[in-house]
Amino acid sequence: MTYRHLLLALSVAGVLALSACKREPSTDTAIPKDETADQFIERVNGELRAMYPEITAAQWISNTYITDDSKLIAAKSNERFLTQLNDWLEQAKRFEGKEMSPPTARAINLLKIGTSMPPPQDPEKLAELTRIATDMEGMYGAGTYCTGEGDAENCRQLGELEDVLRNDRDYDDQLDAWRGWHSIAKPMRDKYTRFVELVNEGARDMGYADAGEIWRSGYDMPPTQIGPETDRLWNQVKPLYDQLHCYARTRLESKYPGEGSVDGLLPAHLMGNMWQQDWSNLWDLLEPYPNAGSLDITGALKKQYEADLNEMLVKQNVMLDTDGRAEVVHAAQLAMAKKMAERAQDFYVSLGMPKLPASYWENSQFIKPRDRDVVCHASAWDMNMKGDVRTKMCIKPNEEDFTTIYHELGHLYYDLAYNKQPPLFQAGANDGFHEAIGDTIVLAMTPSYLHSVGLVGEQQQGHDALINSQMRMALAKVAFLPFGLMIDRWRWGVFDGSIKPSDYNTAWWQLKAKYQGVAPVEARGEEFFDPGAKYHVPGNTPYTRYFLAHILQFQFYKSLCDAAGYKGPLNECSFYGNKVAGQKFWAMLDKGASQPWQKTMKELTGSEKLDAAPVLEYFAPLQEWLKQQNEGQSCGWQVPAPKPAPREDKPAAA
Ligand code: X8Z
Ligand code: ZN
Repeated sequence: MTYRHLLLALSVAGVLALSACKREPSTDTAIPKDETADQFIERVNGELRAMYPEITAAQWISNTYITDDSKLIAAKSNERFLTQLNDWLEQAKRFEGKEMSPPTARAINLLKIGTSMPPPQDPEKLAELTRIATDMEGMYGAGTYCTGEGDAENCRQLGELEDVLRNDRDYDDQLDAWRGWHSIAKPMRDKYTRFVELVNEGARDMGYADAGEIWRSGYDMPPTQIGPETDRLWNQVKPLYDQLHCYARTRLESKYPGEGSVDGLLPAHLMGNMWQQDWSNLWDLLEPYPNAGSLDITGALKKQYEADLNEMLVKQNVMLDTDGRAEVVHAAQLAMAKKMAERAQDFYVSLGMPKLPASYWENSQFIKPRDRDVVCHASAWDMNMKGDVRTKMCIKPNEEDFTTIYHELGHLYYDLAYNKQPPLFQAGANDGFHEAIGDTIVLAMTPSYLHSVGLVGEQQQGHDALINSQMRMALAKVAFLPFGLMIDRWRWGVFDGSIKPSDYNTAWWQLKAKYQGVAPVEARGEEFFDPGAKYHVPGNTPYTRYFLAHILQFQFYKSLCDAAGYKGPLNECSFYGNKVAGQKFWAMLDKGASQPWQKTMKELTGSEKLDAAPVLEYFAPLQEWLKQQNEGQSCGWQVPAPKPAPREDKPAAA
């Protein structure tokens, strides 16, 4: 959580702590009289730096120890921070239209657009907003689905329900897990509706049309352009997605005869992932050439874990009671999670980046604690802008969590690199950059790299092995693209009022159908609030960043491969161990948000433009193969017409 993280994502990200002394009403007495804009920004940076550790600490506690008390403290600290933000924004008005240095103008703009949760000026509404935000995130973190009664009651949280989708191919078990998780979001609907009213009021107070406009303003281009820009990128990659969709559908139809698709769309509960954003878990159904060598990373990680656990159990050398065994299991899980994180760190270190500080290993949350609710959704935290960096995850030994650690460490190395910038510039060049760093490393986790670290066996060469390895990446990266787009298409519509509360769920599934070609197998009317079952909605984290990151990471990857002097086909490049690539990467990271992202991008890639050409270059062999596989199929899908909203027959209020 860097400043913008905090501001922006307030709940996920840290928060800026406000010390009590700053909370005095802005009587302007503390503001130097003839302050220039440059001096103002210097002061804001100082105040921000001073208040930041307290806010992140409150957020950290409420994320890793969800109770009413921790939520209260987090909401209060947010309230103080957002009040301070309102004060700064008020003070900044003095400089409108005045001469100032370009970095100061940039910093003032960053201050304005820095929050994804624009606070209303009315203090009561602001306090209400922070309470709702903290509550929603807490509800997500503590979400539990219970079946049965009395002694037979069985309660499961997200991690266990995800395991069902990951491993269990039984149609009904998957449906039950999917439905169960979505049931936890129903009670968020009213809170979310109010949340939208409040942030929109905050946005209007700041001179924007609605909260979505603020979200779209962070890209060094007019906010009206980011929609068309992302449409342009999506149109570049859509043919590839369509082919992958068609292939997956055929395989699902043969696995679940008569139930493998819904009018040509993919059934939401059968994609191996709660939100259908990553299809890697369907490897058993979708592997192109089962005899072309194994890429079973999950299997390898599990095996390592089980071997370590056995060794630890044997070492105890006593008959353990249930509690004793649980202790050992917990210790083995923690040791395995740390091993996975060390492996990820090793990649960054191989590029010449520093080791993470000792405090990282002491303070991070690696696995799910047994005694309390936490927000398991992975996140990376900069606690104090000077080295106290942490990750918060509930790591299990599987491929998805393994690559997520590499993703999270990308955030931390970005934080560490730009810590020397003034706080307002301690952010990604844009938010997509922040999300793309670790993912760029993930692209370099080729089969040869995985072999070199002992996670897969000796790899076969040749066409079949290549297609397998491409499929592995595509199930994570290509499947994600339309999901990366649809979430904010929904939220932009919610914020600008074109999607009304009475249509929240219908509109959600319309967009899922349009972009992803995914559908629920049963009606999901307005009695549900399915968007709330995806972390970033109750957590209020903008999502366009991930779509951009999934394009950008291929551009970064290609440039780093070039920097490393690599000459072969793009998809076989790993720059592991290459210090020249590492230096180039670091040079980009340490700029933070100090200049427009286009400039930062040009320094790394030679181009100022977002471009999906490297995605297509990377996946060219797979796309060709998919075309052949899909020959004779009628690919594509029709978006079902929305059902008309039920008429409101309530009599008008007297
Ligand atoms: O939320 C995340 C990261 C933390 S920034 C784990 N991601 C998105 C998601 O899980 O929905 C990474 C990819 C997309
Ligand atoms: Zn991330």
